Amino acid sequence: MKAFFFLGFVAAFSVGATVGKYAGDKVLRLKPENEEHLQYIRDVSRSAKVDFWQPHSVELVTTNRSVDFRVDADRASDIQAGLEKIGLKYDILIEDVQSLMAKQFDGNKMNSTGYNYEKYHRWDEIVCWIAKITVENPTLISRFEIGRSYEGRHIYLLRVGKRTGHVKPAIFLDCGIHAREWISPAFCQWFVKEAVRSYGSDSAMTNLLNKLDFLVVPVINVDGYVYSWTKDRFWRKTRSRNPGSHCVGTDPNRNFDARWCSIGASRNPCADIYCGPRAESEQEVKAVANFIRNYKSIKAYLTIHSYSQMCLFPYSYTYLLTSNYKELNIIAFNAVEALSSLHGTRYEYGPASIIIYPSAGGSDDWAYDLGIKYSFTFELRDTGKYGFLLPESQIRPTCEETMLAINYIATYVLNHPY
Ligand code: 0X9
Ligand code: ZN
Ligand code: ZN
Repeated sequence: MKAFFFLGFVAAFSVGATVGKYAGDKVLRLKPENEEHLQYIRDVSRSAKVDFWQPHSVELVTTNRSVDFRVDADRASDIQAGLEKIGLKYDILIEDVQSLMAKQFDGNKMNSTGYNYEKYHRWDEIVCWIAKITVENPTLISRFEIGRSYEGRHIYLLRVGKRTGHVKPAIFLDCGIHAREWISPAFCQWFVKEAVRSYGSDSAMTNLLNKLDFLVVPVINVDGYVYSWTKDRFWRKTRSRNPGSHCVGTDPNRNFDARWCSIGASRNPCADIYCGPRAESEQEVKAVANFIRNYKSIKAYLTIHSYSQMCLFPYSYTYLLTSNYKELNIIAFNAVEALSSLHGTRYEYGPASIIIYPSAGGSDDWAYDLGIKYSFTFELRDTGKYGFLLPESQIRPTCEETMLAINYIATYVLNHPY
């Protein structure tokens, strides 16, 4: 018995503290200013294990934007020395990735019996939540299975809105395209919870739910999400096998049929922005695209990512502006105003090609070109202090402020029928 407790203690200690996959790993923010700096970043990413957090691949690195990447513990000091030698300015965003991994789980421990929306949840818990909230709200929520993931998991969609018996205009809202962006599925769950909680008491939400339906996919990339919980916290892509390569997965947000793989995407299966063998090669992407194509009354497409605090709209695949650029810009401005009114969180907004980087195959551009003229990508908190390891204590403020932006857009869409 004594030995058992002792071993248990050693195991718990080593997982939580010193030993671990990411022990001593650092996240650096680089500010490349010239071609020599860019070349250094290219060389480093070839020679060392470098995980690009923002942007997501060396191909997207340019001089006018900063670069956040995670470096292995044993290479960190070499890389830092190299940066200093060529005068490439950098900050250390995260000193020790492993020690932050525990801190992300700092959410409130609730003693009530309900679902805790201020924690990150594993996929099996989210599956249970989807079933339960559907059964508990039969007049407001219907559950659909829109397809299966590569590994055979269900991809669920919740239609949230007052049942009327006829087809209503709809707003599509998806989360969890990218596996490691955990605040995203947390937001979709928060949104559904808030919708049913405030129906009948909050007049604005009641009006929205009476007149339109929200089509919410809490997690699109379910295999990747599971993998980010079980094997690699910083996994981004799907988990499909790539014939002829030892590297797994495709970036679902490079796999939509929008000038597929023409810019800001990679043909290399090992890249985090791999576009896949062809557009809609990923079952998860195909499921979402088929659903949206067949559901004729979708008036807005909203997709939730993290991090960097941005409200983006098309195009990403070109620097050209959309025909309704002015309208989209005003909507984004007002959405960001509403969001910041709560806690003062500052967001950038504009066409994604200009504000973040050009890239093809994204869901927002695809939905826009299908005719859904209100199409927005949100990059939620933060701006890099925690990055993908956003602590659970920030779930509530992040979701509360994001609700204001989403509700603003939904109200706008309701008032501007087309
Ligand atoms: O690169 C992406 O897919 C998104 N950023 S993230 O950090 N969450 O990976 C931005 C998507 C913007 N829209 C398109 N690229 N179409
Ligand atoms: Zn369960
Ligand atoms: Zn993302």
